[in-house]
Amino acid sequence: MQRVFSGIQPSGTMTIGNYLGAMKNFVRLQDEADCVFCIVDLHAITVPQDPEQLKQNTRSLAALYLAAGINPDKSTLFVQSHVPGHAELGWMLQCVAYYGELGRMTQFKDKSSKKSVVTAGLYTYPALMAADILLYQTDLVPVGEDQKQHLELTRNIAERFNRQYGDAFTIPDPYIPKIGGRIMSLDDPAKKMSKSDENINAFVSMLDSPSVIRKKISRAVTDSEREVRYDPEHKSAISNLLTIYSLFADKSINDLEQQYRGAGYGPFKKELAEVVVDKLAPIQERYQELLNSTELDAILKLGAERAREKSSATLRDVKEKFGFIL
Ligand code: ATP
Ligand code: LTN
Repeated sequence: MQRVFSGIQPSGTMTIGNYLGAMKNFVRLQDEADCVFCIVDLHAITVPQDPEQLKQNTRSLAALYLAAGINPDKSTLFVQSHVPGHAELGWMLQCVAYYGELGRMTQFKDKSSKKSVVTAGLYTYPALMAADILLYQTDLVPVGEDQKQHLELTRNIAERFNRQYGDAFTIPDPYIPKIGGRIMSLDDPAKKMSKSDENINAFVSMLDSPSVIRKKISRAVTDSEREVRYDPEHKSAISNLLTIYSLFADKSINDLEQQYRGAGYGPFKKELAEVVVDKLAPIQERYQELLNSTELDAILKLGAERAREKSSATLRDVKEKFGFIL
């Protein structure tokens, strides 16, 4: 059975970009693979976090994973900081990764350029991500398009370690959806939708109320034409909305183009908002039940135990290969 690993940061409320680009695939993969899913709180603190808010975001993300369909009987769901092996291997892989290659990561360049204070952790972030993945002998990593470069780096780090110290790691492959791998901002179709965007109208969060969803979609940037046509190069905003519509409604983009031929953007946006509202409603309902239950904490505790078990042999092997006294 293949091993799948992925993580999401508790850095805000999950957006429909995170859902369509990553989590929808997590849910699908748990029926065919041995899946390990993580709430990567150690990654979240690479930028300042309010402690109370981080705690809330972590529980909220756990509840969202479950509400979106992650079944704790099939998958291992846990919080990164509950399994010390991540920080341990993360450090060791900082000593395998090169300074230069970390500096070439576009996510670092992008995030650091917007900040007045840049932590060392933001720079070494990809070595921790490599540790997350490599600890579990992962075959497949379902992620959005933006993580492709980090996955390449993970593969390079793993190959380098295996060559220098002897085989310890499986070389993982990225698993990126062809459609939905990069959902764009509603406010600026040249930017990816991001849960930490300071403009809340740039994203639809998984927990937005129906009225907020309707408002955000009706305000979404379009273009000066009125034709609902998929053309990412020339009509990036409409193409993004078509992608979201297609994935939530399970209809092909072609069918949607036919459906809205000559209709203009108004009805298209209105009906798209209803599709999103309808799809999120059952997830939001289940989310509320879970958030107020003790079930959630028990699931995370069990998940951490299982994750420790699944990762302990690899961690030990790597320490031995480095020459640490065990
Ligand atoms: P942040 O804004 O804090 O950087 P983020 O919204 O980019 O967060 P992450 O927690 O970093 O989200 O990513 C979780 C998963 O969602 C990753 O697999 C990532 O590739 C995917 N993802 C993030 N944004 C998008 C997007 N706009 N479209 C598709 N997938 C996305
Ligand atoms: N870097 C990712 C989050 C992340 C991750 C991982 C994804 C941390 N560790 C391991 C997949 C596998 C991000 O910023 N989206």
